[in-house]
Amino acid sequence: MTLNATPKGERLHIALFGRRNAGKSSLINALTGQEVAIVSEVPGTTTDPVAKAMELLPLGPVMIIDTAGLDDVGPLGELRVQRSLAVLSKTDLALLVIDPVRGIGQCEQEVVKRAGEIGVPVVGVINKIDLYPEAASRPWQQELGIPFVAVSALLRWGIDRLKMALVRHVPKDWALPTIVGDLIQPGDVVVLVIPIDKAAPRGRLILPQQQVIRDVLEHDAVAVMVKERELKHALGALGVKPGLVVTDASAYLKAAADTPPDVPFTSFSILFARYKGDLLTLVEGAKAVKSLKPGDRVLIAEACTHHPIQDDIGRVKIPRWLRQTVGGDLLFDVISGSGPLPENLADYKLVVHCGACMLNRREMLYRLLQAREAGVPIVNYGVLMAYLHGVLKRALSPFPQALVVLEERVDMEDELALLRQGRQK
Ligand SMILES: Nc1nc2c(ncn2[C@@H]2O[C@H](COP(=O)(O)OP(=O)(O)OP(=O)(O)O)[C@@H](O)[C@H]2O)c(=O)[nH]1
Ligand SMILES: [Mg+2]
Repeated sequence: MTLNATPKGERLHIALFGRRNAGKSSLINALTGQEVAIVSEVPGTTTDPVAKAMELLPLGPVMIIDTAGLDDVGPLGELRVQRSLAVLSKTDLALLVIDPVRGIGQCEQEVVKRAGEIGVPVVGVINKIDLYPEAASRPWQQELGIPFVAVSALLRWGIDRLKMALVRHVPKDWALPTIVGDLIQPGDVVVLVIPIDKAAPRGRLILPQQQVIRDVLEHDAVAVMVKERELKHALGALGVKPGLVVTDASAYLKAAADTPPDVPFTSFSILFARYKGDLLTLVEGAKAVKSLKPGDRVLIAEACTHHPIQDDIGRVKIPRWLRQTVGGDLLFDVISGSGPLPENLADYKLVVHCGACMLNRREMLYRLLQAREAGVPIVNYGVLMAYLHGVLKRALSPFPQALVVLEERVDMEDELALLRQGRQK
């Protein structure tokens, strides 16, 4: 099963409400970057709730529900309004789209009231800001008591800020439905490579390892755990081809070498890059290492405030590997703790984030969007380590979309190299 096959009930349901012609359908197209909803200047174009399953970056698999205008009239119109409002009961996050000329009225108050009664968060969207730029500074928030973002669905302006607001207001407990469940079949053997070295805590497994084991069991598969030294032996002794091998990032090289090429292979940190954030953005971030130059500033962002150990991954190993790769010195700043990334983000050429086991998906996505707004590539420890060790392509084998992102780079760089060669001749 791929991400696109995420069961309907497990997707984040985002529904758009508003009066006719407010631009609900246009906004769906702007959010997804595709022409998925029919738009026209005739009020009442959308007549029934239309649900579409899609991948909305960086949120992941979502169900977007377009609805008919809330100011429709006549017996049929009233029926449509009731149908639109009924969508609220299956909504995780509501967008209330407002045409600034028509402003806030009974329809808008009704949506906010009903959503409030059943605990659905609502984000207000002031649309058509290209026509009425002055509307952006009106105190909408005070009028309706919900957060507001001003956009132009037509010009696709303000859409990233709207996505940040979505991430901020998704329900706190929202997470992707599964860590590995969509990558395996019931009965599959999943081999987990867990080094027991001095970085491993005494007497227990760390949280991401526990969570993967739990997810494998929940999906009726078989979890087998080995240290990196025993992997080869375990694979030989199994008698069946494993459905997946998952390694700790510190054993990338050995585990990749000992896993047959036809066995899907990845790491705990890549699984969590997807579960806790957006794998594609982080793979994109790994590409930026190639453009780093001596003297560039790199931000190391850790979510927890652990006591750094002697050979600390974020403070010692990654800076060392990056300096070696760049062939010169780099300036590193380290921040730790949760909350937004620092305001001077644009000063950095790369953000290297920890695995985020102490952050929830919402917090991590918010940070990814912050980096995107500042135009700074962002990668995490595990994806970066795979890249620096030359095993990222192998470790992305279960994720075709991420492979495309990685390969794009290779293709483009090959072409650029050819161009340069051509010029030199
Ligand atoms: N100038 C401008 N026009 C917009 C914007 N967004 C939508 N429109 C226009 O407004 C009209 C209505 O847009 P729709 O997206 O169909 O609106 P809707 O809310 O889905 O309307 P119904 O389906 O009828 O309820 C179309 O002519 C759009 O091109 C915008 O940001 N700026
Ligand atoms: Mg519509």
